[in-house]
Parts: sequence; structure tokens; C-alpha cells
Amino acid sequence: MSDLEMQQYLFDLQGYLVIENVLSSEEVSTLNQLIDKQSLPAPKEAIRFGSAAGGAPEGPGFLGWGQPFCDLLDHPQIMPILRFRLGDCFRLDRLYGIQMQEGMPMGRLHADYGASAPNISCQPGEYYHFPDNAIHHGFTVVVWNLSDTGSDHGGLCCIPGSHKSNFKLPQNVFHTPDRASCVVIPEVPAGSVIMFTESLTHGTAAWKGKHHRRSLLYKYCQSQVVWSPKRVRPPSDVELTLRQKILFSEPADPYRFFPSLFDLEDA
Ligand SMILES: O=C(O)CCC(=O)C(=O)O
Ligand SMILES: [Fe+2]
Repeated sequence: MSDLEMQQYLFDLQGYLVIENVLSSEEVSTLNQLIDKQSLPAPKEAIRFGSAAGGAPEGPGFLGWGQPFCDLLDHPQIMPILRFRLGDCFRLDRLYGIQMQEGMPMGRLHADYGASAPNISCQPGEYYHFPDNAIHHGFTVVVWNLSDTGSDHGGLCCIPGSHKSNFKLPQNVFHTPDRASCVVIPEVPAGSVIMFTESLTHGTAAWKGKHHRRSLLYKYCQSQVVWSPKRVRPPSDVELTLRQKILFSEPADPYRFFPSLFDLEDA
């Protein structure tokens, strides 16, 4: 079994996937130093950073803080996994950072698609279609951890497998997730990535760590899918590669109006 086959299997099974040691400690500290330079408000004042409210900047957000943030956009370790989730044509829909300090409380559990989603009563559309052996659905989030998260500290929490659940989240799990054994906080060390589908029931666990949490979230979707009328824009002072530029294209039908991200690689 190839690595990719294993990653595909685990992502589909769990609704998320942890990829360890994607960044070296030097790369992590470069990103952290660039964030330190921004003199951000303390985590208790603002849990999100590097984007407008709601996580959908109309400008570049933290991508404007330097080349290393842009290098993560199409990192070679995440592109094959995004490809099997989203196909050949996908966009960066939004991004933001999360910072937390000791004592910050838990956020509510939620899923943007599936049985527990707020949009569950809408008419089924084309992108709800789920052909055999292929996943063509929804948003995929790539969370780059610049500090350790896990059961001892806090971080992203989720209910593994819940993206396939046919039943709504029980009220007692929603109200007291910290007492539900089905809710886990995956171990994701600094320099590692956790990818998840927004159909997964997930949330932000209370932060117990002595250190600060720092995660960068990049949210991708199929080219014809869109979340809000706002758009992330590429930064003006960083020269992007051809492939990175495609990620900022306007939403459009795959292939016909939106190019493949993998043409050069496949050729
Ligand atoms: O990483 C986290 O704390 C959860 C973030 C979240 O809820 C999301 O990206 O949709
Ligand atoms: Fe979320």
C-alpha cells in the first residue's frame, strides 16, 4: 500500500488526517517570528488573526506577512491529498490563524455539511452527489500547527467518522462535549498538519497548555463551490508561482472555466 493510498483510506475513514513533521523546526520558527512582528492583540482579546472577521479576508490576510506563508499554499505534501478530496480544480476560499492562551474556553461543536449542518434542509444540489469510490464534496481545511496541540493542551477537537453520520449530533454531546468519549483532540505536534473535511463535526477545545496555541488555517474547495461573497486576494509584494495564482481564481466550473492545478505535473 502506498503512502497516498493509506492517507486516502484514513482521511475517508476518520474525516481527518494528521501528517507529521511536514515543516522543519527552522521553518516553524521563521513563521512564528514573522507573526511575532505583527504585534497581535493577546489571544484572550482575539482568538483569530490574519484575516477579516469571519475568516474571509477581502485581501491577502496573513499571506501578506511574507513568502513563507505563501509557500504553504501548495506545499507538495498537501497537494496530492487535496487532489483526491477536491479533484484537479480547486480554490483557496478563505484563511485565518487561531491563537490561544491558557484558560481559554471551548468553542461549540459544529459541522458545515452533513446530518448536523445548518444547511441540512436545503434542496440537494449537484455537489452533494457522492459517486462510488470518489469524494467530490465540500471544503477541506489544512491546519498548519506552529505549536503543539493534543489532549494535554487543547486544539482542534472532533468526532472521528462523524462526516458520514446519518444522524444529528445528540444534544448532550453538543452541550457537554468534554464529557463525551466520542470527542477526541488529535495529537498534532508543531510543524505537523491536520487536514479535515468541514463535514466532520469539530470544534476548538479549551486551551490548557502553558504555551500559546498558534495554527494557520487554509480552507480549500472545488472550483465551482463558494462559501461567501468575499474573496481572499493574493499579496501584492510576493511573487506567486503559476500554480499558486490558480488558487486565487474566481469560482467557476472545473476545466471549462477553471484550469487544472496539475497540468504541469501530469505533463
Ligand atoms: O482548529 C480549530 O480550533 C477549529 C477550527 C474550525 O472550527 C474550522 O476551521 O472550521
Ligand atoms: Fe469549523
